[in-house]
Formats: sequence, structure tokens, C-alpha cells
Amino acid sequence: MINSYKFLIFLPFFFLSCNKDIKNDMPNIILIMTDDQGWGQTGYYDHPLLKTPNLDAMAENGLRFDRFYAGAPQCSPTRASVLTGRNNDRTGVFYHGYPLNKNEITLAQKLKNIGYSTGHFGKWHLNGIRGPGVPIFGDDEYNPGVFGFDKWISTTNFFDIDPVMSDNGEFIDFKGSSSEVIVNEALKFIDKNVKQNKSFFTVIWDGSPHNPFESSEDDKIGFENLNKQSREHYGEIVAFDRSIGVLRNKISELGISDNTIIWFCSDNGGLDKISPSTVGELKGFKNTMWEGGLRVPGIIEWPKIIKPRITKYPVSTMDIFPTILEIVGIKLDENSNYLDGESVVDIFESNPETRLSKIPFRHDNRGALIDNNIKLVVHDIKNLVFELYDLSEDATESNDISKINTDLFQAMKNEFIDWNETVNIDISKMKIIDPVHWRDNERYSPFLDKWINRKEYSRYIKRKPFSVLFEGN
Ligand SMILES: [Ca+2]
Repeated sequence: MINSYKFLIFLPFFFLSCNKDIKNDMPNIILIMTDDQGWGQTGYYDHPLLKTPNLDAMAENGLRFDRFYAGAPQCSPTRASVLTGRNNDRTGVFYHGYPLNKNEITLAQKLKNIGYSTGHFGKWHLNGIRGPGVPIFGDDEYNPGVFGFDKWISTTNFFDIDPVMSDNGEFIDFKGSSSEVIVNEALKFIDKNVKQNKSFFTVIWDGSPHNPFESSEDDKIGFENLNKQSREHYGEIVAFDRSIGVLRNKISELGISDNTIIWFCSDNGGLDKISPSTVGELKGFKNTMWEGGLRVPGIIEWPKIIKPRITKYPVSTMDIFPTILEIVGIKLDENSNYLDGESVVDIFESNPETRLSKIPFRHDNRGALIDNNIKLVVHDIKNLVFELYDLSEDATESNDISKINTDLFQAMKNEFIDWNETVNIDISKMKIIDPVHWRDNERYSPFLDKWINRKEYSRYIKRKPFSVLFEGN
């Protein structure tokens, strides 16, 4: 056990040291993430109804990942994996709403340390608060500022039309579609940094197309024959796509496109009960370890380095942290936290056949381990219930090959069990903080009268303050 843990520890550093020549003079970096957009929900995958001209243009101008994985099949856990390069359970974010452990070192902190201006815009969901998004207090001990963001206009969770958001602690009522609001605010931040000749790191975490589903009449054109919730949900993706156009146009207008990295993905797989299917032909939906729960749209655009291409190389949100550190020349050392992801800088300019390290997942007592086309699915970690699939021949995960590939199955199981033990060790060292709903947090009491008529809040405010039975994630 100890030996394998050591091996795992040193693996990422080996890969980080491989590629030196791509090191760049502090490119601008923009990370964009949608909330609950499934793998099948883009125009570039020939969706039967949805058109996403702006995502399509981005894909045509960048590297399109056809096997991009959210670090977990759920929102907060994946967000933790983006900021840390680590499996969510290691960071204390076991389920939606859990706060990010304060011992984590985030990408924002790393980039701020070398002179980047850092900003977060939109859904945060790493501060231990559940329920539909409310603005975050300036002295919240888990706010984006605590984790390295200089500027933040953020909510605790998803947000919709005319959101109330927190501008570094000041509560502000905004007007307009949620995607438009955060992109416009992010662009003010970007514009200011460009004028000051400062490199920026901008995180835009959208609240669309998460429920409640609500979109404008214009954005629902073409979806007339869908049921109401599908129509509104798809309309939200149209609005999000338009915001991508606004963002890319402004970046171009500012003359910084060439050396600006824009990395887009979704935070978990698509939703069931929406039609047409949110996951294309994949199996499973959000909250499952099937491909439909984990695989999401992903694109990176960086004209200076990346020539337009499509890749089937498997990449996950846990790779974002080490990839960006390599790009900006930050080295990890023995005091760094163990990473579950690795730098994928190599695939920007070449097309490796296989990925050397495996991609591990663990969430809610379930897991997965992906070794290129081979996928171990862990249905129950405590009771060791495993299956094995070959995605190259079985994209819908219908044919469990564990009984006919017993050696491979055993090796994958052993590797998962060893890795899982390293996560248990990290968890045993931390203080676990359970999330609470804002309705049950007395700091929000003074705002309840003012917010009682807001559609997204009213049903929570009208009930008595005790733990809710249902909230989104
Ligand atoms: Ca989500």
C-alpha cells in the first residue's frame, strides 16, 4: 500500500517535467463552465434541434475534446476538482454544497502569486451553502476571495433571470439573462486589466441550463414542439451560447485573442426527463458514473499555440490545474498537494495515441477508473461492486467484460482500491463541515422580507426554517 501511494505521488511530477518548450509569457486565461449541460447538447454534435453557433465557432478554432470528463457527476465536487486538480472527496467536497477545505491550494492562489489579476463570476457553490443561489457575504469564510480571487461577482449556487449577486460582498440586483449578466461583468474586469497591461485569470461559472428552467421567448424559437421544461431548458443553452459570442467578440476587439486561453466545459452530465436527450447516445445522466453522467462538452481555444483539431484523448477537469501551472511555468514540489490530474500540454501540438495515467473518480460511495478505452465502473465502493467496459467497442456501456478479462479486471480493481485508500487517508486528516441551506442560516434572515417575492426564493422563505427535502445541485 505505502509503495503504491508513493508511486502515485510522484507520477504527476514526472509528467509535469516533460514539456518545457510551451512555457508562455503569462497568457490570459478564461475558464467557462455551464451547469448541467449534457454531452449531447451542442450544435457541433449535430443535435437535432439545438443550434450553438458560438460554441461551434470556438470548436472550429480550437481543440475540441470528444472525451472530456467532469471530475464528478455533480456540480460542487467538479468545481473543487477544477480549482485544485484533485478528486473532490480529497478536498472535502463530498456532495453538492460542501465547502472547499481551507488547506486546499487553488489555481487562483497560484496564479495570483505570480502576478495574475484573478476574478470569479457566477456560481460558486464551494462555501457550504445549499439552496438556489443567494449572494455571498464579504466575510464568508469560504468566499471566492478566501481562495485567491481578487474580484468576485458571485452567488452561492445557480442563478437565473435578474439575479441578485454579491460584488466582493456588496449585494446588487442585476437585470437581464444570467449568462449575459456574468459575461458583461467579467468583460468589465477583463477590459480593466487589458488597459493596465495585466494578465488575467477569469473564471465564469454559469448557472444555465440548471433548473429553474426559464428563458426568453426569442430563445425558445425552434423548440415549440417540446414540453415546457425541455423548451425552457434548451432556451437557456441558446442564451448561454450567445454570451460566448459576446465574450469572444470582445476579446477579439481588445486585440488579445491570440494569447488568451478560453477553456470551456460543463460541470456534470446531462439531465434525464428532458427531450431530446441531453446525452446523445450515452448511458446514464447526471449523478451517475456512466458516461452520460461524467462526459461533457469541452473545448480549449488558444490561437497562439493550438491549431484547430479534434481529439479523442481523454481529459478531465482535474487536468486543468496542472496544465495551466505548466503553461505559466509554475513547478510543483514535494510540499504540493497530491494531484489526481496531469498536465495535458503535450496534446496541444501533437496527438499521442494513449494517455499514460488513468483518470480516477470517487463520489458518493461510487467511482470509476478510466484507462483510455477501458473503464472500471464502481457501483459501491464500500462493498466492492465493480464492472468493466471497453468503450472502443461498447460506447453505451452495455457489455460488462469483467468475467472474460479477469486479469485486466483484477489489475484495474487493485489500482482503484489503492488509489481509494489514498483518498481515505486525506479525508482522515480533515475536519468535515456539513452544508446548510441559506434558509437555515440566520445571517440571511434580514433579507428574507425583501426577497420573499423572488420566484426562485419564495417557496423556501415561506416555509419554516429547517433542512429542506429537495434542493438543486
Ligand atoms: Ca450542475
